[in-house]
Amino acid sequence: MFKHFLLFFLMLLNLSATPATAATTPSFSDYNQPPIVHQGGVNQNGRLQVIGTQLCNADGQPVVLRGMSSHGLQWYGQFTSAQAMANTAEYGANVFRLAMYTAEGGYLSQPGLKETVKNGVNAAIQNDMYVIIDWHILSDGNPMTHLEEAKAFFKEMAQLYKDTPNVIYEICNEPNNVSWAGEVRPYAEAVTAAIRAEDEQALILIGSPTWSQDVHLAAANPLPEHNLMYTCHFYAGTHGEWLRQRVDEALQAGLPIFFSEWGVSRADGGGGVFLDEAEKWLQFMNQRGLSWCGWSLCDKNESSAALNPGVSPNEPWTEQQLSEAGRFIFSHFKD
Ligand code: DCB
Repeated sequence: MFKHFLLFFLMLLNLSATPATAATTPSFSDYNQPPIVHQGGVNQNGRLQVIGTQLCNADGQPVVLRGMSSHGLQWYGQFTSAQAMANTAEYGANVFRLAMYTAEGGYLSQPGLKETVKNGVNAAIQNDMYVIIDWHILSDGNPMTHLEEAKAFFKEMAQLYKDTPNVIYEICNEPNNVSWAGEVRPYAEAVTAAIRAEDEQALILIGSPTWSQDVHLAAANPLPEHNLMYTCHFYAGTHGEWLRQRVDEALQAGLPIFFSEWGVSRADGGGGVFLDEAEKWLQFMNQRGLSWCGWSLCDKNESSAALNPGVSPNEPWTEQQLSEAGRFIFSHFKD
């Protein structure tokens, strides 16, 4: 009798095992077979478009962008030179992100940084790269605080670049201490409308609360527009499996995700390098055909920086001039 009961119990276990595994395997793509992606530059891929959750080229074929983010332009703008970008392109990068801080001595107190952005866009064009214009809110965690400045800035950029397929807009780097429904989403609606009034098509990247980790909130209540993606940011020494799960759930819910900033360090930009965890993240992004920018292309003495202190932005770089972070990130552009 007991034997039968045990057998029955084992059968139940076995039966329930199949659907449980199936449920954890997302149906929108087979992660054992990463999507076939295009990695070329703007000449090859043209205007970007979002189809489902996948970033695609002008022909509707999946495309992956990988490259570096600058550090704050007010401190390390010199590393947005055409030569610095070419040095990353040589390793396979096809995107560059211009992190224009708004606070901390950034654009709001130094409007001249707009010229650094324009020069950076030109440098990216010279290198056939996509380029992200990033409204880098950070200590100013609520994007609504400077809504009018943001609308004016992006309107001007969109007027300038509406015929330039290289340009991508990231409208709020990392909101924090705010809500999605109350502040970030209304902000995104307003700034997206300002861009769309000039440019119907450009790719727009939108952050979320808690330093762009709350993609679940965006997934539950996304904007109705086309060609939008939502950013997720992670630091390998701080963010792990729980955030990858959250991203998978958001993707399953249909939210297109772009990793516009990640680092091998802790979330403060220092604290060492965490390459094992970073490998997990890279594999995760690869298997899902997700695009990314590494933080950051500068020579600051911190473990997230890709260059050793003193490296020139105006010369080709040897392998020895890259930091541990730099060697690691650069080696993954062509994964
Ligand atoms: C983000 C920011 C970025 C910041 C990096 C690393 O912030 F988008 O601006 O960069 O991640 O912290 C750092 C630089 C430092 C600089 C500092 C302040 O590497 O050299 O001194 O900015 O300008 C994050 C990301 C995640 C979290 C917190 C922050 N988090 N944060 O999960 O808690 O507070 O800066």
